[in-house]
Amino acid sequence: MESRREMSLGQALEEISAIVQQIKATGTARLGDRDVKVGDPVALELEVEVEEDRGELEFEISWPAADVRAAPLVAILCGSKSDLPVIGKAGSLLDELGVACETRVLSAHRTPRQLLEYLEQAPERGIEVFIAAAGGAAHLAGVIAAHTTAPVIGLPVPSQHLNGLDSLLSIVQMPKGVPVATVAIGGAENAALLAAQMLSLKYPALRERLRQYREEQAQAVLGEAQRPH
Ligand code: RP5
Repeated sequence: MESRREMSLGQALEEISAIVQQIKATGTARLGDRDVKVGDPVALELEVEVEEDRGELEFEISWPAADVRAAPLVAILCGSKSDLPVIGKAGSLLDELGVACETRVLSAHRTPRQLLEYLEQAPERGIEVFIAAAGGAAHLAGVIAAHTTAPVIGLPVPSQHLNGLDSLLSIVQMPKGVPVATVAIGGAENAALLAAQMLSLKYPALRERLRQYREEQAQAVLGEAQRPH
């Protein structure tokens, strides 16, 4: 869409500000061929050219890097491919909330070197919160927490022999000084919500989405209760 009208610079800035307010209120903007939520990370590179041509002020703002940099804020790590069905629910809920995340299978025991390499690169890649899911002798969350000061959420995976009690105790009983925020056995949704709540301290749009999520949850419960049994 192109629009060209003559106005003062002050009016032009007010129009730009109104457009920005509208994007904030609706929660999404169209960038290229994608709808982007206001909480999504983007790479912003502004080029501003101002020149005066025969009394007419040319004010041109272009957005050359308007493509979304789907930089994940949350890393969901799990110790084995067999954990993927459990952590899938965390990824889906983060997607629903508009929080970019990535999933990796990396084991504290079976791939220790690759895990450390990943953790070393995570800060520069923009990872702000870790969710670590593992079962049995579940040391993944603890090892991650030992190597970062970013928040680590431990997700105990139900195990074959002890139904996840082993996973829960391995994750929750961290030594003083290296905390892991542990959710319930199989509590993938709460792991995702907790990660989103941590990020919402920094991303206000996410706060609003979490408020809506709680509201919809309450409505669903009330609707359920009123249905005849
Ligand atoms: C842990 O051992 C994994 O997190 C998984 O929950 C458990 C069993 O792994 P597999 O034997 O299924 O690969 O490291």
